Amino acid sequence: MGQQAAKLRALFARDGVVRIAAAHNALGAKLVERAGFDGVWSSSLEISASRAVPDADILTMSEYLDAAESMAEVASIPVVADGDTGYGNSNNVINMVRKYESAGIAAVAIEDKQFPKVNSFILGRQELAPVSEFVGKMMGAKAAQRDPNFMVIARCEALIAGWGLEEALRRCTTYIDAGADAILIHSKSKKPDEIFTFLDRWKNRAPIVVVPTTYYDVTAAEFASRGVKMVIYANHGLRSAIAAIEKTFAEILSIGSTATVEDRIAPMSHVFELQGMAQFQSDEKKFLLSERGRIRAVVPAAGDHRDEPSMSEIAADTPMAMLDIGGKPLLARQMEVLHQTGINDVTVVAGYRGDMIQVEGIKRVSNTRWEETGNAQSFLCAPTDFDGRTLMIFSDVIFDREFIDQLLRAPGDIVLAVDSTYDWKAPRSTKEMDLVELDNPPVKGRRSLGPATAKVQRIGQKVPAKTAHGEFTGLAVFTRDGLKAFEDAFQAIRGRHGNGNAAGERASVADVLAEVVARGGAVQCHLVGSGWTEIHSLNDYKLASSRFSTRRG
Ligand code: SPV
Ligand code: MG
Repeated sequence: MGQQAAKLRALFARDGVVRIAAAHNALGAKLVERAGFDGVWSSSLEISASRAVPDADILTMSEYLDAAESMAEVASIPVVADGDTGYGNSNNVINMVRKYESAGIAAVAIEDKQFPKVNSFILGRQELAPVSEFVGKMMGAKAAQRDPNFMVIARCEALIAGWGLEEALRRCTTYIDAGADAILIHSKSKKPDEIFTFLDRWKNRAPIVVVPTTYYDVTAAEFASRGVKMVIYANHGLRSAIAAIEKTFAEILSIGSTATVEDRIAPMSHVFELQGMAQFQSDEKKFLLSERGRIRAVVPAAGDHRDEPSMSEIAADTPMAMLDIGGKPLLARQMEVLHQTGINDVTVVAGYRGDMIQVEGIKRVSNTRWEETGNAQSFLCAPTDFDGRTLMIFSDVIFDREFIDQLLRAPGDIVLAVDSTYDWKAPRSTKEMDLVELDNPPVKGRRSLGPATAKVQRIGQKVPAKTAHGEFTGLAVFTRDGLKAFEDAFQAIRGRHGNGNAAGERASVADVLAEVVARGGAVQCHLVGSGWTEIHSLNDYKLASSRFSTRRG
């Protein structure tokens, strides 16, 4: 049964005063808890103010309950609900207690005014209920609760309504006799004297709760020394929010921008944190299964590109991933397309000028040995225990969405995107290309006929152009098994060269893929004709930049 009610009982049993603060929604309850209060006061004043209506039973019981329940859902400290007069007679109180208890509320306070009540600080109509009627409500409430720890607090408004101390003491004694667990003695006096006198006369007959909104100088320690059990700070969150919001809004309109308010308002990251975004994202990783399953991207971006002389002018000190293409880093362009295809888990392996690799939303890991290792080692610097598919993307490749979508639809444990349209007679750059020979290539004439997937027979820079069927684009997708086969093949290469030997360490992704094939593993190709480009030379760079500068984005 109600853990929260047990927690509140434990707080009451403990020495010293229990301090709770008001909220009107779940966010407020979180702020109360984070600040370190012992509990949350679900305040009728705050809840009705949040709906911009008077605190006068204008809202219904279900509306107050909704608000209190939303607080109990997010708070791990107990919620004490302001139950006004119980929203009617003893029958309404019975219904209310059942509902509040089921909603995980630890206690309700019910006041001895007539329904509909008006907030205690409003002058004029403060009508006390007959004692007998209120005693009936207390008895009904105590009979209705199921969890013995649930607390019913009798709130006495005799001082508020001007009936004086004797009436207050008489009523409170009767309410305790009727079964109430504690007394909330309310006062609107600016001085604490009437509360202090009440406390002296009360002599700890039952726990006392106070709401020092008007007599605010009294410290919690002083209340404790006078025998108060719980202090309610009933409206201070609401009032600070109103003051802060009014100031911010006025300033935005007078200054003409939000520049001057930015520093004193909560950053968006704080809002996200309060909303539980971190949990949401980790849940999404575990449970948001798409038809394609879980997919992450890994971008090995550790190497430099100082081997290409034509790039030295524009990109000597920049990792390829951060090369500006039409106003955005190449990596940001890659991320845009990945996001469009629904891939948001992106790990970038940094090395050369690694600290420069900064694009929002990436996980950056390092290949600290980037100078002695090849891109196969960089690729495997990303965690290899991922249980979905891994899309590997070289850091110097730009591609479009359809290209990725098609690649991800192709079956196989390791599938490479291979361009079959390369014109061997007109080499594009000085770079040695990773060429691919297939074992069942499509029939090629002016057009090619055949399946869009085929098995790799040979891959690497040593495949002669005249027998090659295509060029490896630098994009490949691995299942978990495919990634394991890749790791094993890399280990085999290193073992052959002697572990730690430079030749083994420098193995390229294509070298390892060739090893997978040599070991009898299947490497599939998905053949593409367009939708990608590599940026290796200044010429490639100019072409890509012109594409992005003539189009939006
Ligand atoms: C509330 O917070 O709604 C209360 C306390 O009931 S008071 O506003 O002081 O009446
Ligand atoms: Mg109230």
